[in-house]
Amino acid sequence: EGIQPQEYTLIKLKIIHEETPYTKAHGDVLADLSHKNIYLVAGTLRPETMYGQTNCFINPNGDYSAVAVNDSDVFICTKQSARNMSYQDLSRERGKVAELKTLKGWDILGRKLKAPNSVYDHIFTLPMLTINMSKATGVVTSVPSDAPDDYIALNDLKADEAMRKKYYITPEMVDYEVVPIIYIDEEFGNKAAVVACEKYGVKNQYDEKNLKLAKDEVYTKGFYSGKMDIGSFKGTPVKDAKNLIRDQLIADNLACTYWE
Ligand code: A2H
Repeated sequence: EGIQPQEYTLIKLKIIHEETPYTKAHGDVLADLSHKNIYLVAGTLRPETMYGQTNCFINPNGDYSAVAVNDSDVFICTKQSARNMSYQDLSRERGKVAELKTLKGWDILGRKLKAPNSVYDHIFTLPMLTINMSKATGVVTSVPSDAPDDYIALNDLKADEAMRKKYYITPEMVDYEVVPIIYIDEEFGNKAAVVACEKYGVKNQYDEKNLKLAKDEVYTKGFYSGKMDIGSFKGTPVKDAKNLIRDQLIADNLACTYWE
């Protein structure tokens, strides 16, 4: 990380309260907060890609906090990010974190979520072991069409029944198709991450070397050659649509800006 601050868009993924296979077995740490609006807040650099969300990743072994940001809304994120938010007008009192409880990633696996702009009515939280708990909120929303990390981690879960069982993930929770949202060119089409993972033979989410090759190419081409292939800015270059879509999400109270 450099000295340059990084601007993220925080996407508010609202939890739809329901029993999950995990809460059935171990109880629900969020039960007493169910009268509040509880959001998993995911830090993204690509707000224009939210149409393609198929799931949200959390680190099962990570430490998260449920924090009151006002009288009705609770954010789930890392404590460190909640501290930063409290200096960015995202808390009841400046510099104070109103922590309601601490939880493990495990406690929020397999949750049903309403994801802003996603073409899917609802999506689920899934485990991703490579999430960095020191970066942004520790919550990563997943867009497998344009993020090789997301595509390969979702594929790993689709392919690995033992892994799903371990984390109380049902087949229904991973039964989501990649959504075409950005058209790049003849080679990458409108599912750049899928094409790049095949091109570089990415084996799984731990195949760092090939993942890096796939990511470098997809991110650069997506930014400079990509055009929106969905939504109200369809046909607009990604680099122009990005801020327009972010501003719309913020105006609709579905997202906010976060710096670190
Ligand atoms: B991006 P930077 Cl479609 N650990 O959002 C690991 N990855 C994290 C994270 C964490 N704690 N917090 C955020 N991220 C991911 C969308 C996306 C992203 C697309 C394409 C590229 C892309 C959907 N996932 O990021 O290291 C989030 O994934 C390219 C870098 O702070 C976030 O944006 O620069 C990005 O990494 C932030 O990465």
